[in-house]
Amino acid sequence: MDRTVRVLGVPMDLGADRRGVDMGPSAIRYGGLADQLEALGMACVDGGDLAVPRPEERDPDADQPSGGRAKFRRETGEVCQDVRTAVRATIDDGEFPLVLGGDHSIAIGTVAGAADPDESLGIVWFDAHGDFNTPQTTPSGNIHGMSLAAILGKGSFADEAWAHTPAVSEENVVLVGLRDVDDRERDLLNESDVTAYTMSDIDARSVPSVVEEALDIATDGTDAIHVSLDLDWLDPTEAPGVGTPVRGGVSYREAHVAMEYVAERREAIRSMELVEVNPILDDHNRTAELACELAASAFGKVVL
Ligand code: Z70
Ligand code: MN
Ligand code: MN
Ligand code: MN
Repeated sequence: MDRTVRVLGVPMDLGADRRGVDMGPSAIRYGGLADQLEALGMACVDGGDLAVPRPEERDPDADQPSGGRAKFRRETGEVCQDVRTAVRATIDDGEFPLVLGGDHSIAIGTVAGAADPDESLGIVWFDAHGDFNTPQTTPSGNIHGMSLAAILGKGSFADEAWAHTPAVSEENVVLVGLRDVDDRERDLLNESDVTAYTMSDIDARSVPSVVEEALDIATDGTDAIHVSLDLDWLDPTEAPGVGTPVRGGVSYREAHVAMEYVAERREAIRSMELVEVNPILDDHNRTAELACELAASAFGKVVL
């Protein structure tokens, strides 16, 4: 990677129930992110954290969409527009935005900023969850479980200019590692043109084969891709410090090999984010440190 990496922290926890992901950006920095990237010979600048309102000062149910629920919809929209502005400015300056969450709702802003309206953007989304609910299907009202659907304009997000990013087409969106999907979310995913690889696919085919195919789909005919890494993609034995741990995820080695395949396509990658690190639930910051290591692998770290 010859672009300077600009780190953008988004201490967001309005989109999730478990408190603590707002401390993710600090934990990841403390985990040695800049040192790891500089050890690769990369230039790394820290753009600081964006301002995010505290949930205690706001009403989650203000300004709800008709026939649905999306808690803190208005605040999430405001934060995501700030994320979009920061990500776009970073790219316009010729730098690479590395966004640190925060809950996964921030991806709506990252993708909006990464997507040039005149181009097409593919997405590879590593996650235990589909993040494919809408305000109409959500069991929780939490926007982090809706962010990918929002980007694609599903449900009432079709009317939300801050959420829907038309430069992303479903044919170039790939989910990797699914093992926890809600019933109506499953229907939406199956009806869509998004490609979804479950943990069963990984068991049957191995991580390299699945991830290589995912990258082929995301890069097929697109101008660039975005990589979204939810740390709950990993098994909780490796990544205990996440908002919603789900057993049966990828191992430490599988996660690294996946990021090594990502690194092979790094010229196509325009932006990346590390989300859902929850230091309150972590074991001596190991999930945040792992997030730093995985970023280094994605940027091309090799042993020899
Ligand atoms: C459930 C929901 C979820 C995390 C997404 C869970 C969502 N499907 N949890 N990411 N960490 O509430 O929509
Ligand atoms: Mn209320
Ligand atoms: Mn997620
Ligand atoms: Mn998840």
